Amino acid sequence: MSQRQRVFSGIQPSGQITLGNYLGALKQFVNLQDTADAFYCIVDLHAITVPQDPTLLRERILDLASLYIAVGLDPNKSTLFVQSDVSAHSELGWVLQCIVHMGELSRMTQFKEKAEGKDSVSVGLFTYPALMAADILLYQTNLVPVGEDQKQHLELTRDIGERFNTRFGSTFTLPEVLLLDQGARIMSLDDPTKKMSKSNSNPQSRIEMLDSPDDIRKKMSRAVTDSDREVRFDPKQKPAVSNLLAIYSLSANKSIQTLEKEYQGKGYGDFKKDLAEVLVNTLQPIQKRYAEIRNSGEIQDILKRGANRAKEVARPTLDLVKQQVGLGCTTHS
Ligand code: AQP
Repeated sequence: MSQRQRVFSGIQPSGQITLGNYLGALKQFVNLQDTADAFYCIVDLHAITVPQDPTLLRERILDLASLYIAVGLDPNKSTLFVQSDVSAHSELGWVLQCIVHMGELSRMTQFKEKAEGKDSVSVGLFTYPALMAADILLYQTNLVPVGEDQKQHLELTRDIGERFNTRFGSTFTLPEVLLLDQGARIMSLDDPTKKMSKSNSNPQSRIEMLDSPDDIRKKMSRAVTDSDREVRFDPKQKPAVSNLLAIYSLSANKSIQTLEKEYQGKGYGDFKKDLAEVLVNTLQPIQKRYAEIRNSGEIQDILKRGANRAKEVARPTLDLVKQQVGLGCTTHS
């Protein structure tokens, strides 16, 4: 019998989850849970690499866990847990900080983007990819479903894992990134050169999973389009409309070609109005389930069970790492 593939991924509780997070990551999470041994984490230690309000952070952890379940993740199929509840992440994160090079971290585009224009940034923001590598390598992960923005971090994770294996002996499985053909990079509604992001200071730039129907309609009507009136997929010449077409296609399960035909000669007004309704219809059932789960009082128990399973799987890897590196004196035989 072939062993199931191990899948790991996570999302930061750093704001309201966006349609970009959903189409790029969460939908893939759900698709994989039937066939893989999937671990889906709420990466709160990553969230604190930029300042967070403590009360809000704790609420957002529970919000995100409720959303995981509302979009279709089943805690009986997938292991759902909070990163800081499994201390092995921080422990391995430190070891891997001692493996990764400053030059490698300096080349990470996410760090450059997040640090840009700031007077000071935390060391944690700089070393974030080492912790992310620990998250993944700890579970001997085969596949990591993420959006395209995380591809560079994934490549670094493989480099770190390979370096460790070469230096200390075979320890980690080297993971593959799982990217969607479409949806891997959903762009901002106000600027199609930037990815849609939950921490963008302009709320008009994104659709949030919990946006009301009115907000969705307003945001769609204000979404930027391109100069002519043609609904055509051409990311180079028409980045704004191409982004909206990708969102429409993924949300309505219709091909881009079908949509181009449907909107031939109709202009942007009808197209954006219809897209808003597609999004309202997609998000409303998720929002209904979300409200039920968030108010049920069951989330903490689900996360506790998830953390216990994650600890069991993480522990042997951490013990092996300590043994290979020569750390401690109580864990090895
Ligand atoms: N615009 C996007 N299109 C497709 N996928 C996306 N992801 C994020 N934005 C898009 C994917 O969502 C997962 C979770 O991301 P994260 O919370 O770890 O942080 P991020 O990638 O930095 O996402 P955000 O929304 O931009 O968060 P903030 O603003 O807090 O940094 C990842 O798989 C990511 O690829």
